[in-house]
Amino acid sequence: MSKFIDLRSDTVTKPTHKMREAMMNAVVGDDCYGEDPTVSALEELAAEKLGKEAAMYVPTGTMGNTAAIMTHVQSGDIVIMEPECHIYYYEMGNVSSLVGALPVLVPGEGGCLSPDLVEGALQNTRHRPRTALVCMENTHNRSGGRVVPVDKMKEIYELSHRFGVPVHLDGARVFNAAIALNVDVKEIARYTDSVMFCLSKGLSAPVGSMLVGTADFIQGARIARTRLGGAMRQAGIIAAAGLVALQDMIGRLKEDHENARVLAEGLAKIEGINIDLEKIETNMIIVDTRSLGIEAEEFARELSNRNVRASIYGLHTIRFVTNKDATSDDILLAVEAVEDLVAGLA
Ligand code: TLP
Repeated sequence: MSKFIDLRSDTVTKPTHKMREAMMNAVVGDDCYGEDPTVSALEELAAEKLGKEAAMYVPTGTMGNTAAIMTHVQSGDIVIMEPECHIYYYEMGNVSSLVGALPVLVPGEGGCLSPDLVEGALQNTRHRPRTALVCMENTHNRSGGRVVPVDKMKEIYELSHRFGVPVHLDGARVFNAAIALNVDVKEIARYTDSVMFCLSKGLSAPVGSMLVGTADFIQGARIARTRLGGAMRQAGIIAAAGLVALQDMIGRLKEDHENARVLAEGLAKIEGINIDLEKIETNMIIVDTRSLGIEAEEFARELSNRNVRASIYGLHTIRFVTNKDATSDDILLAVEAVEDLVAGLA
């Protein structure tokens, strides 16, 4: 059987040979006693890269976001976020069910929260619950990997701080954002109080995400992680791959962005597919299948029959995500597969 070109997500990436070697040779200990040197090294490196005081290793991005919210917020508090953000859209209602907080949704544009609307939401009166956190996402997944510029991050951060409210960033793909913006990731992290970022997406580690912030915040977050069942023992085995991801794999994200551009340009040439190329900023492309007269499910199935996989993102939306395991030749083959699929619809 020929190999699938898997463009469903960058989460599908397999660990590199160097990661597997690092895992095999990892020096480990019980991290719940703070005795796993590999986990500690990863946490130190993550904090240093993001320009924050401390970091904590977590199994998943979802747990990192939930632990962050749990640490910033108390039950009954308001958390401001945008309705398409991963925390609200995909994380199984954790903000309400696990933290007991109230998400207040503020519409955004291309992943950017609108300062006017956030300011409106921040205006507390004595009769409303306390607003305890503003959440942002960069890059923004459901808008197709759009980047929130640093000045927008700064605006929301300064506004929130004027109201005494901290900002958490879901930065699952914050290194993609930094590369697209051509800034050091610290410039983005600077306008946040905490950041979660993933090692397991374009950076290709098999497992793991990091939560970074002040030393005090991370101390609190360790309690939240235990509550969530995420305190691990000889986690250095997996953290070793995370270290390789942070040391070696950031620069390669540029290739994913280049491949996304080639893919978007190829798809945009196909009759019936409309893509705004200016909105392709990182490694994602969202295609609307309505103009092809089919639903996303059929599109994905037909594409899969042609050995290419993409994600169903809505009734009429398909997402392609370029990643390490799809080469530039694979991208050309993926364009051909979509051409063939569309020709078959005519
Ligand atoms: N996103 C996954 C799916 O859940 C949609 C993907 O394929 O893109 N924040 C953002 C912005 C994310 O995109 C994701 C994963 C997470 C958090 C959660 O990370 P994990 O899967 O490690 O819990």
